[in-house]
Amino acid sequence: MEDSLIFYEKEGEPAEKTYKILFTGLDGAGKTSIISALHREFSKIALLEPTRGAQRSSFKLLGREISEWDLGGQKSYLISYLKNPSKYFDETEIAIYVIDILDGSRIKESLGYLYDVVDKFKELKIEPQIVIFFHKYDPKLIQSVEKQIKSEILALNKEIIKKVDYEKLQFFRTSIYNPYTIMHAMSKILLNLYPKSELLQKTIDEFTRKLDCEGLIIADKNSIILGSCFKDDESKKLLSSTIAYFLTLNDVFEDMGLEQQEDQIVVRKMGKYFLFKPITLKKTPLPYYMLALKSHDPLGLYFLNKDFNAFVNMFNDIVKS
Ligand SMILES: Nc1nc2c(ncn2[C@@H]2O[C@H](COP(=O)(O)OP(=O)(O)O)[C@@H](O)[C@H]2O)c(=O)[nH]1
Ligand SMILES: [Mg+2]
Repeated sequence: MEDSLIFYEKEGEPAEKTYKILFTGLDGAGKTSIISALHREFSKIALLEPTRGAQRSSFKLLGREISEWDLGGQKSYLISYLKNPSKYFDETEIAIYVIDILDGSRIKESLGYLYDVVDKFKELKIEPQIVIFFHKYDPKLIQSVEKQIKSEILALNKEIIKKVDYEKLQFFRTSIYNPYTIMHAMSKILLNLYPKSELLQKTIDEFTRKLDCEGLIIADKNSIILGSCFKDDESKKLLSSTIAYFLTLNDVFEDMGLEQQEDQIVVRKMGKYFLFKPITLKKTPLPYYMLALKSHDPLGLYFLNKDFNAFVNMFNDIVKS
């Protein structure tokens, strides 16, 4: 997978230094599925082979190597990696620990491994960001047992914070059945490392108002959300539930060779317009994408507006500066 420009490493940095994003947790927690969801290879999720045991390097995202590493099963795994920890942990910038919240019988085991991993970081005197995914937080499930599952997660969350005395700790609830949860989590994590993200967000807020949109999301090809602005919960729901599918539809058009620079995808639903459009910056290899929601719009002609061009220019300046 190609990088998006804003994450290109600065010139002069040693090229061989690859930062790692480590996905870890018990086998069956959902690591491979999450990585595939980022690829937008949803159709393949059902066919996944189990990747038990060995660490497997999966793909590169934004100049970072993503690898997956199963814990659990036999203690022998634990022994082998704890004996040679630097092999697994060196250059780890972010460690994502995936907990399957649907498998109550293994939660204890999972927490045990989490604490081992954190101890190891401390011992090695490295301080990657540690991110906990409370995974399999499925939309259907939330509908049926929302209160119970929320309080269980909250209790887990508290327990982890109490036990893991670690500053760079973050929590997300994710599900492959709501791809936005994964996009959102990965974006938050990666944008933490991107100094210009705040300025970008401010620009997006301003532009959303100027264009009189109900909401707006800017994403890149890797499903990373660079910024978003929503007028209310409804617009947030409408845009966040659909962005992954607009990107996928765009992939399909691209694969058929139908994607053209000036094109946009317009969907009218409930009297509102969803407008999806690539944003091509000067000298950037890959476009970014905008998904906007408007309550009235002359057939997407809005994007020909000078405000839109002004935004593209500003966006361009921020990314290039
Ligand atoms: N309900 C539900 N099942 C999931 C989710 N993510 C993964 N799974 C399932 O969990 C199983 C294990 O997933 P896998 O990605 O192979 O786990 P890994 O061993 O951690 O790589 C598979 O059957 C997946 O389909 C999710 O968000 N919700
Ligand atoms: Mg796996």
